Amino acid sequence: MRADFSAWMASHQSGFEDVLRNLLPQGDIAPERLHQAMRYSVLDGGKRVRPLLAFAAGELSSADVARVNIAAAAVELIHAYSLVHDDMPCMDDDVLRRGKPTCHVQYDEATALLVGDSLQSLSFQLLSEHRLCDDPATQLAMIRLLAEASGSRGMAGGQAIDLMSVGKQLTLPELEFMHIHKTGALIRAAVLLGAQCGNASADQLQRLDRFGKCVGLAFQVVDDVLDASEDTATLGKTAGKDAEFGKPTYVSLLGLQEARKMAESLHRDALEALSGFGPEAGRLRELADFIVLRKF
Ligand code: GRG
Repeated sequence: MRADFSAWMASHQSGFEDVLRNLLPQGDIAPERLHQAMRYSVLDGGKRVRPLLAFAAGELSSADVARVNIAAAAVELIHAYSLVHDDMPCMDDDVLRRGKPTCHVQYDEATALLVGDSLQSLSFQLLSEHRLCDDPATQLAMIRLLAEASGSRGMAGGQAIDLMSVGKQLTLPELEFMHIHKTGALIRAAVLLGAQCGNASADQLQRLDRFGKCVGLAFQVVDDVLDASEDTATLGKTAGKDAEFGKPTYVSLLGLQEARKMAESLHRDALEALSGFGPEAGRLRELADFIVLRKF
């Protein structure tokens, strides 16, 4: 990883932490416990990959950073809600997330449910109360994009398929369908929302869409590889759960080596989708590298 990219990433991660701190309800505002649990679940953790993709796409389209901050926060709040709900006993039943006890362990199940609900509502509240771009019709389309990406035709739908697939053998196309929805949809939305805060043309958005799809799927393939090859301390979440619970993954279907090759192939496809752009897409290229080469 180039030093310049590490510095860019660190500065955005730290600036974005302040953005989230300010946007989330303070912990001393009633209902205090719910607000504290929301802050616990969102702050001080996570790689912030989706916000970073939004920032990089925003740079490409010369977007106002203050606007991208809101779009990035909306996506990250949806992501955080999905992790809180995913960790609950009715889903993955996990005790560790981002190196900390999961929300329902630290607080309780009912609170975790409400944290997820409230983060999701806050996400759409932000998108509707802040100006994201000059054209109101584009802003409405952006809100719709995130709604679709996170709902039953996107992330929640992918999660439903995931839950139904435990103990089953899926075909490669079925596995791809599940992951494109569960993980890929929100990553794709992050790229497009960041770009739409600026002046991306329809043609540019189409190429970014392709990039988002490839990098979103690559992210999940790498996640499957890491779950099978890294330890709990490195990941900050319980390692080896996919195999333990008989979950179909790229590793269970293809084996570790072929899954790694697939991630590399998706990485190439993602970079290819950016080939018509110049240096303005540099951060997106570096993020694609980071997503595929990461170790956590
Ligand atoms: C509950 C509606 C609902 C959806 C849950 C995202 C998800 C769907 C479940 C999370 C479980 C999981 C391990 C998904 C695979 C990929 C993924 C989203 C990993 C976590 O994302 P990272 O690595 O996490 O970006 P950090 O902590 O860095 O933000």
